[in-house]
Amino acid sequence: MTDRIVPLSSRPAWKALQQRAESIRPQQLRELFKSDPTRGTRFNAEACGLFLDYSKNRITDETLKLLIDLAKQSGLREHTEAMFTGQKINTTENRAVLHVALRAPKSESIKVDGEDVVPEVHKVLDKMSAFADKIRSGAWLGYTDKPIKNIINIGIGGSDLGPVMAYEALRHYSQRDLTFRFVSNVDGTDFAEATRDLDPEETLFLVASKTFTTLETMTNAHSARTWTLAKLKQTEAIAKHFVALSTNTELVSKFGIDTDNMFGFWDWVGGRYSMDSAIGLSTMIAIGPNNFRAMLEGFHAMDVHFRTTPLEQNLPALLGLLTVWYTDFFDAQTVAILPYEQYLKRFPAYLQQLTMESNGKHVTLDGTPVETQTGPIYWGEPGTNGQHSFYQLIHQGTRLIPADFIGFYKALNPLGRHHDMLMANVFAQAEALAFGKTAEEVRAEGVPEPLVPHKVFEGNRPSNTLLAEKLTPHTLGSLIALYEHSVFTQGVIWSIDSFDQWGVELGKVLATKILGELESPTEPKLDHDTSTTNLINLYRSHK
Ligand code: G6Q
Repeated sequence: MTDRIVPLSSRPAWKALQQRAESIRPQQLRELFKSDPTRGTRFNAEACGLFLDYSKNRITDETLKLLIDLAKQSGLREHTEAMFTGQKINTTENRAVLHVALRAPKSESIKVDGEDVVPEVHKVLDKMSAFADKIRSGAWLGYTDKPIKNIINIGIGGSDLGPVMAYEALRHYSQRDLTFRFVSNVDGTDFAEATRDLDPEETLFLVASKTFTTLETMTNAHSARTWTLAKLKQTEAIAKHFVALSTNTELVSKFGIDTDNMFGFWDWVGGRYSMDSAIGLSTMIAIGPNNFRAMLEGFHAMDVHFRTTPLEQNLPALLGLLTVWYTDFFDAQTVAILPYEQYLKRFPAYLQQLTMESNGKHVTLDGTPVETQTGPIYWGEPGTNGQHSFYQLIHQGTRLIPADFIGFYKALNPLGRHHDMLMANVFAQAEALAFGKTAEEVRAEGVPEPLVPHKVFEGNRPSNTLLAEKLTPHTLGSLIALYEHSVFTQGVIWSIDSFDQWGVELGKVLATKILGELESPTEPKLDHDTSTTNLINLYRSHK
């Protein structure tokens, strides 16, 4: 499938990093800061309105240099060019990976199989804009001539997490007389709760599915059809209340959706990289076409930065390399994403799919087992809530958990002292994690001796701090692209395919088989292991 790749352990920078890690592990951030007064202002980088302070990482100038050498020896630049020029870098699916084309300006030309895809991208964007404007202005009428008030996106995975995250993140900019809901789970409760207080005459469903075959989405879409027709009776009503966001024209039309109301995209857009394609129609209806385009500009600015800026100042490359550093040399299992911005409450969940589906891989591109750990577990909650929950383990537990803090200079909803308090916590948490509190400092506070060990903070817990002016559509675009390209950087170092997801297939196949067994009117002949057989029998006897 792919030419044999140079094993990670044979790359000179990797060997050098292994040696350096030995001597860096015992070093304290306290000492590193003391010995270099410029560290806090030097280990910074800025791009697209995002300021990254990575000084509170367990690295030296030499580590950084070696990590950058590693990126070069792993061909990060060449792989980046291959992605941006439409080469089929998703080798196991023989596909180009061109989410960067979704935000390319009209003047650019990006070819896949000899054909420029940029004009098509803009055609769809224009069609989406016209449609979004009609919904927002009330010009689009439902079957009974009432304007649409409720928009429900039906999709799952990449066709849900991005739209939900972006709607929540940009709610401040949304048209408030429209209601947005998102149905993803095949659990009927999701659909029932999303629709229970809505009137089908005023409701529009966006069926978001790249393939238009996904079990959960198609089941929910059919339930939505039934729910709509229960009130509107006539099947012609479907055309007024359903649109499709998909690549599959044939199945969309079979479902009864007018293909004029279909917003297309292409096989070179991966599900988890699709929120800025037609899959983002709910976002565009919520915030309007101009804001959506501002978000695309934010994405594009980060794309240009990633492609052209030297690695020493390259935000996604730095973030990705630091993640590799902790994953492979410090045995870190996870990365905590800690946004201090309530509107980013779904951002950690979104990043979970982006990062874990992309880099949770056990073989390299040539099919040989990886030599090291790959994608870490991403997780998180918005600040300050997490501080009253899981931060204890980050501060005093036995695991090393690198964290990304995300904060903004300005609040979108200024309210008394709230924002200063919020941001004081960002800086305080990163400071406490890095520098901790020694036994001497604890004793100096008059703490009784038996309590001293409990009150000691070891410190030396690494973190990045990302700051921006305020959360705007443009900033959100840049922030997402930052993580997309950080994931890409990690994948290049590990020589894995960050764009396939074969690991989700087995469960799907087994579920289809088991569904038949659960619904079989006669006793099914089960050939599972004894545990699964027992569970199926229990369910059948109780349902
Ligand atoms: C993402 C994955 C996956 C996908 C969903 C939905 O990268 O491929 O999460 O987005 O399975 O797929 P459809 O959009 O085809 O319904």
